[in-house]
Amino acid sequence: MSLATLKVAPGFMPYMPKEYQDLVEKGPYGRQVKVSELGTFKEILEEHPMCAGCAMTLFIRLSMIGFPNPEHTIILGTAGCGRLALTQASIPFVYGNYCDTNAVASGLKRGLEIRFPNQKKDVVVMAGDGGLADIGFAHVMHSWFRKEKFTTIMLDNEVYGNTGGQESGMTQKGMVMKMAPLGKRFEKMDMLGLAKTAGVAYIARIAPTNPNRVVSTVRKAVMVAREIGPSFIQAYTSCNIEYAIPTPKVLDDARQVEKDRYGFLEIMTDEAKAYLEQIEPKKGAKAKEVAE
Ligand SMILES: Cc1ncc(C[n+]2csc(CCOP(=O)(O)OP(=O)(O)O)c2C)c(N)n1
Ligand code: SF4
Repeated sequence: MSLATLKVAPGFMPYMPKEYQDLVEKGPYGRQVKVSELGTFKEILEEHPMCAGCAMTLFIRLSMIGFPNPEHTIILGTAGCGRLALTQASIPFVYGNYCDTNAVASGLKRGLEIRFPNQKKDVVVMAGDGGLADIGFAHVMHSWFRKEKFTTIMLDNEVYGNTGGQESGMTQKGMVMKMAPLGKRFEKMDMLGLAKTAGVAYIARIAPTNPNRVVSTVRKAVMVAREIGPSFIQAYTSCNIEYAIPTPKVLDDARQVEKDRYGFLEIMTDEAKAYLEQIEPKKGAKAKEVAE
């Protein structure tokens, strides 16, 4: 959605809701907003019906600040908690069936390249660990092997949150969930390793403890997908309901989990690294591959 699409005829503007006027006049379109500017511009996502304190919402909100060109971005989502917020944002949202997000995103991205040869359109899949690592696993892997040029962001709350607490492939071994009373019997899936094997150009693991880092990571992932090849972010976005994390402790939990087992990690191909250094010399130089 470009700003031109968002604007109404000047005569109508005074009759539009204040929220809408603010979005047109003070939205983040056509410029790169920063975390430090939060509160001074109209965000793409403000109201949503997700649980109070849900870290997933925080991550989504920051991701939208990171999108390099929100007016030319389309989000692909599906059933799961994240879509409750994603559908409230001022960014076109395509609701894929539960599992086919990456197949739909592949077709959409290819179609957009044909339809808009002179305007880059960014396609971003944002869905839960159940939607991407379990039921949508095959589509995710094939989009990666085929080098489809879009970003996949896994909102990894390590559970099926929206349906009340079933274990997912991304749940840790041994976890007992409301609807998995025997405890998880196998290890958390290594989606980062699988992404690397499939040749994903930029891969990151992140927890939402550092807003600037979330923003820059999302930006890098989208830019790499735009020019080089698929990108993948695995984001720890705790479910405070299913994991019984008191709302005021949500960020403490994220910091602890980050320290214990979810440290920031970037893996990228040489081509992606060279490209990032070219577009953001200082930041690109800092971005190093942390793990094999
Ligand atoms: C094909 C299909 N199977 C199952 C469902 C039911 N369903 C809706 S949301 C959901 C779980 C969502 O878990 P996850 O993807 O991890 O996202 P979260 O809600 O945890 O953010 C399931 C199983 C569905 N909508 N479609
Ligand atoms: S159920 Fe969990 S993941 Fe879903 S909105 Fe609530 S806290 Fe967030």
